[in-house]
Amino acid sequence: MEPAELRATAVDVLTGNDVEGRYTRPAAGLYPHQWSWDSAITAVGWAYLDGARAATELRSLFAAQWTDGRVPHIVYHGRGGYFPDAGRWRTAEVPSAPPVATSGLVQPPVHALATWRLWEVTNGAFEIGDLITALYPALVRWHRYLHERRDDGRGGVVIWHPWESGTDNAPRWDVPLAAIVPEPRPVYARADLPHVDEPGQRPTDAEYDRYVWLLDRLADARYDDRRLADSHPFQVTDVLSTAILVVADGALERIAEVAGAPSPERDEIAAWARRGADAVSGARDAATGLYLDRDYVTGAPLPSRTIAGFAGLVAGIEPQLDTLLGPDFCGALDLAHPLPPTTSPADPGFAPRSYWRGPVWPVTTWLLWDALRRSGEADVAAALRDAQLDALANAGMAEYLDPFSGEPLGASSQSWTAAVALDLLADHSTQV
Ligand code: 9WN
Repeated sequence: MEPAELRATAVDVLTGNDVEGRYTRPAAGLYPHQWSWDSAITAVGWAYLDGARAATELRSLFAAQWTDGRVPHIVYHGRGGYFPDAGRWRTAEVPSAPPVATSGLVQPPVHALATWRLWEVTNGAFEIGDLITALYPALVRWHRYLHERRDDGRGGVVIWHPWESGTDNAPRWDVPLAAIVPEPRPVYARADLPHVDEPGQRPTDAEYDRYVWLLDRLADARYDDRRLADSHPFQVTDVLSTAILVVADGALERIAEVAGAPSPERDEIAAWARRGADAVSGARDAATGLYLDRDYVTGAPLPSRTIAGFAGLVAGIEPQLDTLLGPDFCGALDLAHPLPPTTSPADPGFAPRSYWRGPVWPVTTWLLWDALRRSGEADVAAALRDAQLDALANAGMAEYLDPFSGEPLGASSQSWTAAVALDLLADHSTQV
């Protein structure tokens, strides 16, 4: 596929997944509602087509923000078509939840980063200036929620559920999930499997039992973070979310300037970013050069080798080039393209076709590409960009790809894949 055709395909996917100009579902069938980090990244794609539409994407997501500041991981538009359905979360019983139906979890805080990218892509156009002014206080409340309610005591972001990491069944969570006994076994029916070609591309039933059991415990606790900190059985410092929050805090500082925020608030944001960066620095594993999650319940670092290990690169602490380009990631044997698999083939939990356990996810390549550019590593960033565009030219706008064959896996028309394709293509066209 030539760049023009690839762009046209990406545009078709975004417009095909657009719902009434209000929000973008991640994929028809598999994900029919609005997801938090998908929406933010998808807005970056919309920015290339229609700045006002990009702004609407973020506004519609933040319209469902809870009064405690959290941005829910799913905003339900209509109630059905997905499991867990809206009612499973029991948010109507929670005082800080909004009147619309949402989940009670969060996802990685890419929103300020995406908002700033909108500003850059649209060259600070009028409507984006308005968006920034309108969204800034909501973004501050969101970051404050994470820094105050989810801080592990060292500046790291604690998550209550693997879905909060966005990398749901990555081997990152195998150890803490194995300690959970989902009794009594929750009663539910999965809705995801008919939407993929083979069940192995999705998490297992054993993983789903734990996801649903944890969800039910969170709903029992009314998502009260203080209560959860005392007793919830899954509490992990997520090093990638921590790193994303560091760079998002940086973006929020720039947004604060555009919005004309008072300087004490700007100082507060800068202090958040420093504290988060210290937390990421402290998570470095000298043996592998990767940054590790930590089980907050046992205190133990979680040694899996996954894309989250590049938290140092994402947070702007060190480029991690040897590890990224070495034999455990982009330089692994027999890869279809020199792109980082989400889990290293050297990790015992690696499975090339299973969700976050090995496939290449265009969205994580995009995160690393963006971080490399910010770190001044233009050549490596360009190589990653070109490899990802080649891979998409063969596979289309798939949710994820088999790292060895390059075959498309999961949903075939995924919104954020299309969005990152547009962002990568725009960079490509300015370079060639
Ligand atoms: C659960 C929508 C979401 C992404 C996540 C991805 C997947 C949901 C699921 O799809 O998660 O939230 O049903 O598997 O893991 O990152 O936001 O694309």
